[in-house]
Amino acid sequence: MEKTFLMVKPDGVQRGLIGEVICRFERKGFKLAAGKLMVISDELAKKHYGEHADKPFFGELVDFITSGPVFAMIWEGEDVVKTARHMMGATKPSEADLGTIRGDFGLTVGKNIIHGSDSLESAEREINLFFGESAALEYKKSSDEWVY
Ligand code: 3AN
Repeated sequence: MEKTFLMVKPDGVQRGLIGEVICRFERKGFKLAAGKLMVISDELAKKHYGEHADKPFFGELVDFITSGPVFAMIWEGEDVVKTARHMMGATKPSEADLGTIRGDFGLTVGKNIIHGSDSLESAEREINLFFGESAALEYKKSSDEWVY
């Protein structure tokens, strides 16, 4: 089954939104396969945001994501990568639809509550970066048969 990497960023953790984020993905019907509260090292942050290395906001981005605990997760389900991006909303909270996580809780483009992989390739890369290859827990959920 398809997997994605999602992370409640330091602003989301400080604002007490871990539960809210988990709740939305659980209610949607996706399955939590791994989760951990952690502080990201400078090295991991630079690898994770490598594609933005030449952007003017790169330093700010790395400083922010390493500034406090994040809650990193692996979620599983059909089309979860694309659907999670819809549930997160646009990068700029001012452009994110109401009903999305960023539309409902985000205020600025830097502090926009949640990160989610934007493709199958980045999902695989980010899951490996944060959890390693064998971190996703395989288990049966009694609701599985009602969802798929
Ligand atoms: P997304 O998280 O929606 O995939 P990306 O990949 O374009 O967005 O950007 C990664 C992160 O960089 C965003 N989550 C956002 O916090 C930050 N970011 C993007 N654009 C800016 C900007 N102009 N100024 C500051 N931070 C930015």
